[in-house]
Amino acid sequence: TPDDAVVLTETRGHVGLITLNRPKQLNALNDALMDALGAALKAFDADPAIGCMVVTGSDKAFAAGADISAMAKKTFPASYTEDFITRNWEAMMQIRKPVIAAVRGFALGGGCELAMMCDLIVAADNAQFGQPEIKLGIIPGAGGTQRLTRAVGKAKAMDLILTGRMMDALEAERSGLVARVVPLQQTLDEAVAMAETMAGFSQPSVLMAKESVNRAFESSLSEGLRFERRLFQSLFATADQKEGMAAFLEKRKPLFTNK
Ligand code: CO8
Repeated sequence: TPDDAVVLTETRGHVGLITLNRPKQLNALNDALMDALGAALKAFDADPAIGCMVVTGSDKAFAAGADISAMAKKTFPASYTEDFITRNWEAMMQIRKPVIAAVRGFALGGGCELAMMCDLIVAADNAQFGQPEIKLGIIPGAGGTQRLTRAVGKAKAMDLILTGRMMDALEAERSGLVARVVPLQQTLDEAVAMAETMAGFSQPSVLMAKESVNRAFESSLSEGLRFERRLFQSLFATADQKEGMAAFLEKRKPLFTNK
């Protein structure tokens, strides 16, 4: 991708790395950026050489939210007609391989929502999360009231969404929003290493594990358990299950073929 593209892509081993690249605007999310992000995720998802994706920003900002200058004059009819903001955000939901958000600096508004749409968040020690929409006379519109509440519970979600304050990396980890906190300079490497670990396993099992965890947010416990059990049983139809267990018993490394 050219250096001035709003989204940069590269591969590191079996990991697809996507860097949001509007650093002067703190990676404010406009349509061009969200379209490019969706396209990059879809391309990596379809690429058999890639097992996992990492989405990141700059040291200063993962993303400081929706682009306020692009939103300032928006009207209700336009917003409703184009179904703002589903247009280019739905793509995220269709991705089947794991997506890790490596969050450095600000993840605010739509930026926090974007991080929460990823499968897990690795945060730098300088990360700041928040849903400051209330300060602009609006509310979160890309899942903030729903995903933040599921992640951190009602008390903290209400606190953050109604005051617009920021939460630092340690509070975010304590609250269950982020999986790991890492020193700033190591954040991206740690996220890529984590992604490479996931990419090294049998792909059907990785996709099913992700699908099954996500199912927990869409179903009752008994339906979720049934869903998990069916997927679990189906994996005994794969060659990789035979290989993984044989390798363990023979005290060697498994050679997965995604079959
Ligand atoms: N939109 C547009 N431009 C932005 C945004 C933004 N969200 N955030 C920062 N910028 C720009 C600034 O205007 C500034 O531009 P310039 O240099 O031309 O003046 C540049 O980025 C650098 O920013 P600051 O000078 O403000 O940097 P500071 O370090 O002083 O402050 C902050 C950093 C605290 C992050 C501050 O920039 C800030 O508060 N930004 C706005 C955060 C915010 O309110 N985000 C929520 C936006 S609303 C939203 O996301 C709704 C979601 C709806 C669904 C998603 C749809 C896509």
